[in-house]
Amino acid sequence: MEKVGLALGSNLGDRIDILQKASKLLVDNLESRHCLASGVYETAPLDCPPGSPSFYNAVIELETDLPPLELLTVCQDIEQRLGRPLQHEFNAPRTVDIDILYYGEESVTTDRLTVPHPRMEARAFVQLPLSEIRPDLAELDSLSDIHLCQRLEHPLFP
Ligand code: A4P
Ligand code: MG
Repeated sequence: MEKVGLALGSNLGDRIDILQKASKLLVDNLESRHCLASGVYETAPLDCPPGSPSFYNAVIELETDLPPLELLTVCQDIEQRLGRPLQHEFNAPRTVDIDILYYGEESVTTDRLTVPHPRMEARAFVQLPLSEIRPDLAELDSLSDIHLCQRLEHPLFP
């Protein structure tokens, strides 16, 4: 079993409902008995097309014995079930994006998957929720967009 960190983001549709459904589907599909869930943050879009709606972002840590590429397939299947088309424009609004932040302490570099996630470090919308559940892995110093993230009252698991 490996502990895996997953970043969830939604900026299309009923964002909280979608993040809650994605979280439950992940726990169920991975049959994970371990679950750490951050709070949900509303965050300003970063590097997105002009006029993009704000995101809801959260991070969860689960346990799985699926190998990394199979875990990615599970994440992508759930994205599609929740209305994200398979083909999409770069950083276009999405019902849900599920990114693998870390897979135990393993490094993975393939065409389909890079772990640890190469863009997780500098992003407040990842680091802030991550700091709630794995402060040992989060780096909050020198984040320029931290003031663009607002913690909401909604729980990820109602
Ligand atoms: N891929 C490679 N490594 C990974 C990984 N560790 N986890 C590949 C998940 N996927 C990984 O991703 C494109 C391809 O990356 C996949 O086919 C997979 O094989 P995608 O989810 O289909 O497309 P995307 O979301 O447009 O790209 P990506 O790479 O997830 O984008 P980013 O860089 O993560 O940025 N602003 C705010 N406030 N909140 C956000 O959540 N997200 C993005 C997406 C930009 N701005 C944002 C947010
Ligand atoms: Mg993604």
